[in-house]
Amino acid sequence: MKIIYSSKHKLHNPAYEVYDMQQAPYAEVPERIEIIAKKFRQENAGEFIAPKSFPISHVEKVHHKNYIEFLKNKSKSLKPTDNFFASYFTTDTYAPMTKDTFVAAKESADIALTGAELLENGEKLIYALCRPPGHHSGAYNMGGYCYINNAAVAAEYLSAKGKVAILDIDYHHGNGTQQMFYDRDDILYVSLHADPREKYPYITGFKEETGIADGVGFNINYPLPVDASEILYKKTLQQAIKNIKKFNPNFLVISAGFDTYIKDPIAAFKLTIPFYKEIGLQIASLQLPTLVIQEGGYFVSDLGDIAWSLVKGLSFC
Ligand code: OKP
Ligand code: ZN
Repeated sequence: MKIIYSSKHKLHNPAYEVYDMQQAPYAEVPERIEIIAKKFRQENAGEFIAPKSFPISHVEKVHHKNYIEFLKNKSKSLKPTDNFFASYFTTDTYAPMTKDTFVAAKESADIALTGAELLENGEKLIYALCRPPGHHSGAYNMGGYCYINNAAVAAEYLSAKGKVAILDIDYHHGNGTQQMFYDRDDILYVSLHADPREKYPYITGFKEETGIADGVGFNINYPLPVDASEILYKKTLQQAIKNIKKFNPNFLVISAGFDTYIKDPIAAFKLTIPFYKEIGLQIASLQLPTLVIQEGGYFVSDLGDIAWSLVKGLSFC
């Protein structure tokens, strides 16, 4: 396994989010990535590689240029202490901008692209330590701690070389990723997540959303009860894996969120640390070149152990 990492994510460290019309502590903290990186180093999980800088055109294949320019110019214009909430180009109050938000988000996308390029060159398993995360960011919006959709940028890059399946195992539906590829038959989006009637992002993630035009049948949502058990999760993942196999992709991108963990402070699934190895084993059974993209997960002290458990399963191919 190769691990793509940069310390630049630390530059993006918003002071607060707004929840229920009040300032609340920002859950998406820099320690999230540091604790996973530390565990990977301790376990000698693989070689650490710094990201290459890719042209912004790769990002602008899935995001509108106007949105990216706004993100870049507005970030740069902020004062070091600003915690700015956009009134457009955003879906919610969970993605404040700071002076270095664009710098960190671009670096996060470069981490994903560096991983995609290595996969293209024959590497079998890459872990991209992306932060900020990406799956709620759509063509022209930030939202839910996300600014640039790293998984989508990587999938778009890989789609030039073959068919791509995206498996999103974050607790929340990846509304941004779904939107970007909703009319495409060369990129399959499959997601397991909490019922959107009760949980963020509320308006997408229903099973009736199967794609439009050429994309019909290439978007598969598995909404689950907000407090889903390991047994139900395992059964549902088996269905998801079966559908990915049927699609017969050349590459697999995993949107890996660890907010499905039993102790997660903002979620309620019941998954335990050893269960992530089971998830990894099921994914590994596909025997595909696999790019893991870090998404959510907010019980910070256990994120390293969760990631390592997943990797132990993934490496078993
Ligand atoms: C981002 B990712 C709790 C409300 C926070 C926003 C959830 C964003 C999740 N204070 N709701 O998918 O992990
Ligand atoms: Zn999430």
